[in-house]
Amino acid sequence: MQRSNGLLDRRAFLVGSAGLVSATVLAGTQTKEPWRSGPGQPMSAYGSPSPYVSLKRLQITGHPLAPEAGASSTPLERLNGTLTPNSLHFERHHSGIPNIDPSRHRLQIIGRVERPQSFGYEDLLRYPMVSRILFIECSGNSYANTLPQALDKTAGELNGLFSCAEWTGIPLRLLLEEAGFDPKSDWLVAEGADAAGMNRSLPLDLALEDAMVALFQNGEPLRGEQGFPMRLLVPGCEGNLSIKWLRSVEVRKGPAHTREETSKYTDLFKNGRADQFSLRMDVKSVITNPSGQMGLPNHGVYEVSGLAWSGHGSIDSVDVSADGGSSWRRAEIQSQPGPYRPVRFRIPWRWTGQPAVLQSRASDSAGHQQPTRAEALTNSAPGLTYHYNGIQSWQVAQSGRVSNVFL
Ligand SMILES: Nc1nc2c(c(=O)[nH]1)N[C@H]1C(S)=C(S)[C@@H](COP(=O)(O)O)O[C@H]1N2
Ligand SMILES: [Mo]
Repeated sequence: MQRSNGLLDRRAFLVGSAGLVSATVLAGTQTKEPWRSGPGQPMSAYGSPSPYVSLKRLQITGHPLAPEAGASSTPLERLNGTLTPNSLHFERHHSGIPNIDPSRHRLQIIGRVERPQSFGYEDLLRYPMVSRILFIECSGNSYANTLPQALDKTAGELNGLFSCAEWTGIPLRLLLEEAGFDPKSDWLVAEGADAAGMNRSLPLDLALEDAMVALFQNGEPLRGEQGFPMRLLVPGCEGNLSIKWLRSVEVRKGPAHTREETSKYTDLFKNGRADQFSLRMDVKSVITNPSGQMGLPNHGVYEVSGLAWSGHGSIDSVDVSADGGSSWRRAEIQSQPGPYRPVRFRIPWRWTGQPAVLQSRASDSAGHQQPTRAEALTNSAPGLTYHYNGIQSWQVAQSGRVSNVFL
């Protein structure tokens, strides 16, 4: 136990849990709480959280000249499990949320096709669909951790341009086949119906293998923020490829080198070279509990838990350290793993009151292991880092205060 710095076997929690968390001994006489003495609220048409629960998207940043262009993050530290409620899915829009009337919206399949197509929303609802639990992560996620100084922020503020939902939609392959795409083509360009007309190129192979036109998010029609009435979803790839408010897909030869893939979303290296079309998101994990700005109330056993995901496949394992990476212990993956599907990991930890640094390190089915911060930054040019996936470190001070730290 010394070597693992307080990280315990899962069974230790289950077998020896008596008294680990202080529970009030049942009193002899209990007064009747007010909610037990009469009927409660009636039904409602659309539910909302308990009045005792206040959940908010974080870091809502707009541009001073265009407040509708910006981002908001998911409060990862306030959630558990793996799914993000629709109201808290992170948002990133370049020119606000278009107010699209689905009866007037069309999705066109054009370019190198035998039969150009134009689908209405109602048409698409009749196609066979698939449902998949997938993450979306902005390639700028965790950017703050590439800066020279560690910012004292929460897990969601630092890493919450990441969310997960069960997406339901039509495999893009089906629509491309209906249009009779020219098999000698090798790229697509997808474009959105927002004022930005955001467009991105994606390799045809990738689209045929996995992409979908999503219509539902956690069971309900897409939220406006997420692309209502339809969005492209390219599993495992940077969020930017998943064009929202999708209005056209052009089949072509070669990429289009759009603004998004030239001025932005390229990875610049120290040697002056840049990677374009680095589409997949790398293996990553974040401890969400305990995490930045929390306070541990007393010494004792805590469940360390968090999220892990990879754009190269599924999560194989997650190790946790309580001593800044000197020793590691395997955490339990306590949810169903799958390709591009985040997992929830958990491990009990006894905090003795000494300063500690909590870290998690994920490995994926493609054999990649999450790098340390230093390793992740070795080759990238300062100030221009997309796809940052370095290990997140949380320092626990003697006072119990948890904060972001760079080792
Ligand atoms: N049409 C359109 N699609 C878009 C964007 C946009 O501004 N316009 N933003 C992209 C970016 S940068 C990301 S990270 C994801 C975010 O998806 P979300 O807002 O549903 O979380 O959408 C992508 N698709
Ligand atoms: Mo993004």
